[in-house]
Amino acid sequence: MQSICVLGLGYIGLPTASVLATHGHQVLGVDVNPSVVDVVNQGKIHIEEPGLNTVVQAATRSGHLKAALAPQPADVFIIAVPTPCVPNGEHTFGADMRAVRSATEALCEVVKEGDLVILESTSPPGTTADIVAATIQARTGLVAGQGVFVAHCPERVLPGRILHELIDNDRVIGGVTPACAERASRLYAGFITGKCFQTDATTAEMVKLMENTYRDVNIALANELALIAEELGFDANEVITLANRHPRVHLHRPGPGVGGHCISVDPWFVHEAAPAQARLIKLARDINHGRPEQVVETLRQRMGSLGGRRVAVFGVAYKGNVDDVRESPSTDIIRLLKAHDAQVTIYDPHVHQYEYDLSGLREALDGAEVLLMTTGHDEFAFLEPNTVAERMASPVVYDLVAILNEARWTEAGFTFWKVGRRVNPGS
Ligand code: SAJ
Repeated sequence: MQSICVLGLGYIGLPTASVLATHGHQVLGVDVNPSVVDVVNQGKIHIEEPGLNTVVQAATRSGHLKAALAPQPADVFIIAVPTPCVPNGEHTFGADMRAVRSATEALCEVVKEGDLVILESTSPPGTTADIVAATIQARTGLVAGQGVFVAHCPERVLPGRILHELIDNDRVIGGVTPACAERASRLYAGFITGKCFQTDATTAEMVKLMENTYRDVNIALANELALIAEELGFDANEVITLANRHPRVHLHRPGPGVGGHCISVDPWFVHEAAPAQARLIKLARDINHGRPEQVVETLRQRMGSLGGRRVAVFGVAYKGNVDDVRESPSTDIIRLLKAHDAQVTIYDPHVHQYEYDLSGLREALDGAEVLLMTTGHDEFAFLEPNTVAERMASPVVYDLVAILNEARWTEAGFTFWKVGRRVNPGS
């Protein structure tokens, strides 16, 4: 049993703090937001995540989890604060490390010889050594690997499955020195069933960033293939399905762009660190970032014009079956459609709060001249095309996430446009 201070009670910090508490550790969760501290101290949660309510309640009732505004002395400090992506030049972005810096400074008030400090936040290469360890040394004189142990253990969990993945996933544990990695591994080995892989801190930082960069580059390749298919007249999705029959090929899927707070963000952290070298990474980001504009331009060409036209946008979450709208390409698509003076209606059964007005299903379809499928929510696959057609002014659908059964929709009289395929003459 150790005393552990978790700094940041968000999507990663709160589940981590409560799981550690239910494993018998004495945990203090720290957050700069007083209402978060209050909610957690009442055994409640301020974020949506399956199962989290039960674990937090159990952890607080047992007395093993408490929350406060400032850190207190502990054996272990885990930093799990946000590292948002912010503009750092014309068309380039980088990491905002202010929260990591201030969390590190806050723990410097109480850290002592022999303690372990872990950074879990996704961070640019060099952060653990150059910000966390360096700040501790400057403020307290404690040197990483000697007086204090400092490591990076990036979180790699998928929202919606956090409690499972927190326990089951393998962890990469990067120490500022090998002794730091060893010390941090012992903590994780006590509560995860996945394996711990020890390495140095910068490698661990890059592992996390490259996992998501790999997906971004792969999706950019799929989006480029979609453009090639639209130019040359084949179906990009069919090419991908058949190419992926090869045991060593895993092409991703084209779509309206890349959203979420990870894949559209993490590549910038690599680019920021080495802009001259990260050319493919930057190009992939530009390709995916430019997708909404391409999509709207394709729609404009196919419809002849967009001014005054009724467009129903289905799906504003950044991906299927989630309620998260952060960095969603749908938001850019809607903004661009409105800039063309299109009359946009929006429907998303998973999202309840959004910067544009949301409509009900029927209301969104009434009088629409085209239905734009922008998010792959499961329920969209079950839409009844005949009923949809009855409400629309003209039966035209543009499936950007390849979720609809084309035969059913064309049978119902729809003009069917699909991502990565040229419009057939006459349709
Ligand atoms: N997308 C495509 N084509 C595809 C796959 C995805 O256009 O073939 C789009 C999606 O529609 C979405 C975006 O990419 O807009 C990102 O979706 P995602 O499901 O690929 O990724 P995230 O951001 O929900 O979760 C990722 C995961 N990383 C990896 O799979 C390597 C998750 O495991 C990480 O925990 C998370 O990022 C994170 O925290 O970094």
